[in-house]
Amino acid sequence: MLDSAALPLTVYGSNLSYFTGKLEMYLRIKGIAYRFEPLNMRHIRPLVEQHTGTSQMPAVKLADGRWMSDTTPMIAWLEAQQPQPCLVPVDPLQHFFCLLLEDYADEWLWRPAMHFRWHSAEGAYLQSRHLVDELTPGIPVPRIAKRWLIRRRQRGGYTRGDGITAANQAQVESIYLNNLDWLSALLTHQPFMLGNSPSLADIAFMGPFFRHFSQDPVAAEIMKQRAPAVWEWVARLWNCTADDARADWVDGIPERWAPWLEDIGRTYLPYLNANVQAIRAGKRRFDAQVDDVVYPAARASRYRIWCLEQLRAHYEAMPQDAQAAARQLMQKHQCWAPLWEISPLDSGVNTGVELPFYCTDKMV
Ligand SMILES: N[C@@H](CCC(=O)N[C@@H](CS)C(=O)NCC(=O)O)C(=O)O
Repeated sequence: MLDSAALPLTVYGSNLSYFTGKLEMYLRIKGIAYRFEPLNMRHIRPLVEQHTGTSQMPAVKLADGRWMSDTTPMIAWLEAQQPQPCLVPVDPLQHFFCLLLEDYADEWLWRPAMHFRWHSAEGAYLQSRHLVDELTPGIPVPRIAKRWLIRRRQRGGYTRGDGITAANQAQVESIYLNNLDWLSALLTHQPFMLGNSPSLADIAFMGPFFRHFSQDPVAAEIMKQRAPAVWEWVARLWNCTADDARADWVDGIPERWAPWLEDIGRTYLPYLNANVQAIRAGKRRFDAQVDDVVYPAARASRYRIWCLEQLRAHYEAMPQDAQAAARQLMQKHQCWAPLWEISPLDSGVNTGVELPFYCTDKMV
């Protein structure tokens, strides 16, 4: 059990934030007591960065005074402290593939999520107003100027500024549409990603699907019309409690995960490898190619080299029979070769720190 001196947690973030939503979904289903606190922008540097090493949300303060950052190591740590009810599979094969999906949902669905929120005037005006009211009280700048600054920052950092152009917009949107179709197909057979109860695989998708796609006007309307089962799944997860976390899962990896594994092999892992090459060449931006579509001057990320390192480290830590089974499945879906294409890796990220209590890098 989590030490009672650590509880309740205070989760500093935004109720529009991708990763705050992912963490809250985990804490609610897990039954870990927490209090949500909007992260006032004035506190990001003096409070969050000082205590966690990075200026990102969510930042979590434990009642004993410790701070944590980065949802992936936070969930791993919390699960290790309090294994029941179980959301992260103990079976090494299922655990590994949940982590692979988590990485894909965290890093690869980020671009379409940013696009649907910030590209459309409808989304950008609505959510910039929300963020200004939620996160900037006390900052003495006119509200209209703050809203404009937020839109400019997000578009400059995460849509136009991350290589999204009129020429590749259709591909960005197709990532979302494909995910809706794959989820709809899976959800006709089972209520959750891994079977009859929620797991890390569902939680992982709640970054993009909970606080972005089901909440941003354009993406949410598409979801309601094209994939009502996905709309229902997101709400069902938010309504789950610890009693629903029964670890009632299929054996092995569901066959209906195949489209994600193929997408990871064809697009996400090659992109991660190109990102490694860019960082090694000292670039802060690079032309990222996905299939035959180019994202000019997309942002390079040291953090994402670490993501690849982590996946490999998890694979290497598995028992041999699980390694063999994972390798076979990855080979079937063309994920194996790109996972190992560049060796060795040398992100330099999060070395010499105790995760999740201190992190050295954020995503971009
Ligand atoms: N890998 C981190 C990512 C956290 C993250 O990128 N959070 C976003 C908000 S959803 C953020 O704070 N971005 C900082 C920025 O835009 O400067 C996690 O899992 O917590």
